[in-house]
Amino acid sequence: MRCRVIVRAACLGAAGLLSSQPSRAQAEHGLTPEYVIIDRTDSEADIVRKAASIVPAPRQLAWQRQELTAFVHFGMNTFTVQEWGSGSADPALFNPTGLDAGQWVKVLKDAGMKSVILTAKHHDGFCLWPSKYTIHSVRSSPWRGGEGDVVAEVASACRSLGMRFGIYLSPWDRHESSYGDSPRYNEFFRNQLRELLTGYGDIAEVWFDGACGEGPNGKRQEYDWQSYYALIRELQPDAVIAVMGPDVRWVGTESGEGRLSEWSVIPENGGGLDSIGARSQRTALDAAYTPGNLMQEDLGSRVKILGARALRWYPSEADVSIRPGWFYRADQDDRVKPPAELVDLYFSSVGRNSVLLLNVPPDQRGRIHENDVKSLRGMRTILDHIFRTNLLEQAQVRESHPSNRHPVRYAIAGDGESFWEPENGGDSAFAVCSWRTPRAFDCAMLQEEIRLGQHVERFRVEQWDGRAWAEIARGGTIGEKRLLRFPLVTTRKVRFVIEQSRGPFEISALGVFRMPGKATF
Ligand code: FUL
Repeated sequence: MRCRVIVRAACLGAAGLLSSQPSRAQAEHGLTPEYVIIDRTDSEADIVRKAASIVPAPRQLAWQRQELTAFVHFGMNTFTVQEWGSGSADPALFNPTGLDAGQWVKVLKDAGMKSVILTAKHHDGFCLWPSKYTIHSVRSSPWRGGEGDVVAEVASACRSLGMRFGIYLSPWDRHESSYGDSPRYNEFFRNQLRELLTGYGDIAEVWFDGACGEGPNGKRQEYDWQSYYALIRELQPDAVIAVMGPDVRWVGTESGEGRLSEWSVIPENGGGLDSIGARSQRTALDAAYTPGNLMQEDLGSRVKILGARALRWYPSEADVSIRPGWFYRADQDDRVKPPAELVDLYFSSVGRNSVLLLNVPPDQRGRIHENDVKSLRGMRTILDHIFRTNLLEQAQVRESHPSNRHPVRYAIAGDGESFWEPENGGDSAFAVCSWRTPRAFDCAMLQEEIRLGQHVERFRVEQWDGRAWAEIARGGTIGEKRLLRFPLVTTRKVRFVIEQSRGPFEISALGVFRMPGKATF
């Protein structure tokens, strides 16, 4: 790829820049933070124990618990109707007729999003804030007489509605003349970053894109990632850095799907940022990029960790757009993903230990289009309906290794802090939930207390068919959340079996639910 990087992620963890101090709770549990080095002399058991000891940094934990983040692609491309701008568009074209950031944030919040990431600058280099370092910005546009600041309006709407706010700042900049003159551009980029990190309140996430379409004769920029990260850590220590960054991993497609076994503890990849960049979008397409299916790739199984030099907490974020493209265009108004498809995306991302980063692009008015609003509302209604009643709350529970300190009932009617952990500290166990009269369900949920790490490697869910246990679903990892759908079963008993784990495991939630019939919506 042309956009070469000069640091390797492997160095970052060891340098300590990636790691944060363990929280008091982690320290009390004797836990290490989110990075460990594997020694040559480590046995398999040592490596597995080390993997199990890795926990998320507090900023990663807060990020993961959001589940849903909104991506907002808005900028010059909205007006030139392009996915990738060349950087030469006239700022006069940027002129939303009724920009209402309050409407965006309200719609996104109502859909269940906890955070909004705005494209402060996309590849065309046009800045949605009046940056001091370029004239290619809202300041040169007719919008609000050149006095406007989209970043400020969105940040303020987020603050008023209790949403977190993040920024997307494209490293690849097709307008800026210093791009390709590496030290000068790095300085320019840090200056822009500093403006965004100091002028708009708390920043929850900084999203660096790996995309770069410079051809063989294009400009070659060596990004000083280390210095960008250091600036973010200094100015916004609670912000996670995604996906060309150390805290949040790009899942590997832009289809909104996580792997069936999605580990948050993975080997430090020798390829580091190079390999992320190499897989990122490299040509301008009218519709959003759909890379090859990387989902078969195993990132964190035992086979993988046994061959690793270091392991770290690097959780997955699954990005996808509600429309075929990342930016709004009127000719895609009838191609907005319907509610049921958004619900499927929730299951294939949040339900597979990932955060769903769902892009909802405002239109040329500067409003989220009615069709997108309708789909988001529909999605929320269906999700609320599915998860309103956990049928296990009406069940009697029994466990294979009864525990006084962490009984399985804590995972059913828990307070969000307690969990099920078998007393013997073993790596397998089961819990049986039974009702007086049969219940019908077609969805199961399992969650791990990832504050203490990710441990479960294999599990299954069974129903009592009157004579014997029959398997209805099985899975590999659980992580923050695992959702499974299956044909409707009607039974008096369900059994959750943890078959294999990296040492003791902690299950913070168990549930079974009934999906709404199509007719209901
Ligand atoms: C890609 C970019 O090239 C797209 O335009 C979009 O911003 C997507 C989220 O990332 O790499």
